[in-house]
Amino acid sequence: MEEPGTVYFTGTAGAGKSTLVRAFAEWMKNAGYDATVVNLDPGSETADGVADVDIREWVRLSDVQDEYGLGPNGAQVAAADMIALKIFDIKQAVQELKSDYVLVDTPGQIELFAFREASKAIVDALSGDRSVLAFLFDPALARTPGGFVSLLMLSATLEFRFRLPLVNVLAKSDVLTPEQSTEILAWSDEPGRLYEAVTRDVPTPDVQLSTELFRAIEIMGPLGGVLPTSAKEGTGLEAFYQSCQRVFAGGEDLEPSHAPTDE
Ligand SMILES: Nc1nc2c(ncn2[C@@H]2O[C@H](COP(=O)(O)OP(=O)(O)O)[C@@H](O)[C@H]2O)c(=O)[nH]1
Ligand SMILES: [Mg+2]
Repeated sequence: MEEPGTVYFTGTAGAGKSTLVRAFAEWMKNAGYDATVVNLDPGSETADGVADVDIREWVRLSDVQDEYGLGPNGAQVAAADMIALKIFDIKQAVQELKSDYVLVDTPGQIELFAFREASKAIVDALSGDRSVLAFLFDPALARTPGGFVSLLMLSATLEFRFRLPLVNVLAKSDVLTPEQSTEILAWSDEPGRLYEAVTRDVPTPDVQLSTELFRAIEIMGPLGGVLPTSAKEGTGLEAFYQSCQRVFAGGEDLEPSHAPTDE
């Protein structure tokens, strides 16, 4: 059997990861694709009835808090490391379901996923050759040029960290006006437009910083576009599926766009 295609949903807290996983799983089911949903968020309150394989079966945030007398932040960090010890149980549970696709919801706070060694181990263990990171842009941030640049940097950080191909997604696009959406898409398609937007505002130190970051982004290479989706309205899901498919099929996105090849 061919290896499943694995999609990791990443993004800042509240960007819409869990909601998009749910909507995308539903879309896949209706389209006749067979997908396993994995919840890697030990503090999730929304994975019930959605996740086929749920980390909370092994590690639950509230239990970690009680058992070790930790506050919510300490418990998050402890739980993130405990998850890594259960990774082979998770992997086995996923493999037993023999699905064509695996959709992985990641912890609410991105730093727990992006910056803990444990997450790197988890992703390395779960990922086959057909894996992709979906990075969700929260429109609350993405709609300002500075916020958009910051999200691009974060997206690039994930790509560097996990060495997997990455698809940038504009989540909750339904909350944006058509004009805002068009502008954001223009920034992602044409770096020149982004530069213009970043430098248009009054030159405060913030703009100076954004401008410098922009130069770094320009040097890193093509942005690859940001795909608008709305879990609420069910839009952009087919296009997102096709983007993932292109990566799995070994298209132009197979190598991380900003990183040199391994050899
Ligand atoms: N309008 C709108 N709201 C959304 C959408 N997706 C998620 N949300 C809301 O955004 C908030 C955070 O979503 P959640 O999926 O929990 O974010 P996560 O922390 O990234 O997993 C919730 O209140 C959701 O109802 C969407 O497509 N449209
Ligand atoms: Mg979530």
